[in-house]
Amino acid sequence: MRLTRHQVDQYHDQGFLTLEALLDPREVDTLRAALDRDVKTPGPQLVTEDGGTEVRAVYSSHQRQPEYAGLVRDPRILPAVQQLLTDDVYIYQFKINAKPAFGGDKWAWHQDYLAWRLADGLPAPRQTSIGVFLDDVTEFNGPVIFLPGSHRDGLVREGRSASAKSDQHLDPDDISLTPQQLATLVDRHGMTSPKGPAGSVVLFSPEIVHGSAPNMSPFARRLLIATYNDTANLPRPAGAPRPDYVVCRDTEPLRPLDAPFSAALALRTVTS
Ligand code: HL5
Ligand code: SIN
Ligand code: MN
Repeated sequence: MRLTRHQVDQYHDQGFLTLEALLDPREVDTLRAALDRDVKTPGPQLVTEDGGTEVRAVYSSHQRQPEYAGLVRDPRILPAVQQLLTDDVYIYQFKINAKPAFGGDKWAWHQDYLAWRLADGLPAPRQTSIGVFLDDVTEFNGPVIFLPGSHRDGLVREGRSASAKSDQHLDPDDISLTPQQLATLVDRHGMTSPKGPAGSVVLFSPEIVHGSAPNMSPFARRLLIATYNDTANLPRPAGAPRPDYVVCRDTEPLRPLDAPFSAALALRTVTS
């Protein structure tokens, strides 16, 4: 799939682009089933809600579940990312933020690229992330809020807070903007939150300011976020690199599948 000129311009101008209902409901079911399976694998890739047992996030599911390995190469998705970034891209980070019903916590206001520059020595903001809605996203279940155009201001904050939530991953709390910074930016850019049916996909810049509120609704808001990086922009960590489940080591350029991930999976089932 190729994006139109208008869509490309919109991504560069606003810092994000929504593709409504890109995946069909059966494909979403497949992805949810893969998530249900994946959260049963114990390990440091599972992050729980503060003081609770519910899953807040799980990293690197694409390394364990074929549905996700296929999805990041899907011909409706990868070519669009290549068009926005460059032909040779790989998955830098893959996570699913579960935001459970009745209690999924907030994600503080932040810019992703700051995390990756600080933690991994990532030279430039040469990434594009995709957010894949695994649930319908409404005003009620804690949608991501973007400050449109804020990616063009560069990094707003420099360092990270002294107290980190984890040694491995950074929580946006560790790099969150101050209320004053946010107020100034909102004054300039406003706020907007892409909403839509499960299966919608939002492409977004690593420099756009974003965050999301807690989920007090009875509806989960599972959001898959895969970040593609330019293979010419590999991380240069100052010390030991972070674990493979947070910062993927496989930097081979990805090539699009010939058919949607769901078709390739169906074929595997028939022939295996
Ligand atoms: N959790 C990510 C990391 O690389 C950083 C956050 O949304 C991206 C801020 O540790
Ligand atoms: C993030 O920025 O990684 C979290 C956004 C969200 O899941 O709401
Ligand atoms: Mn983020």
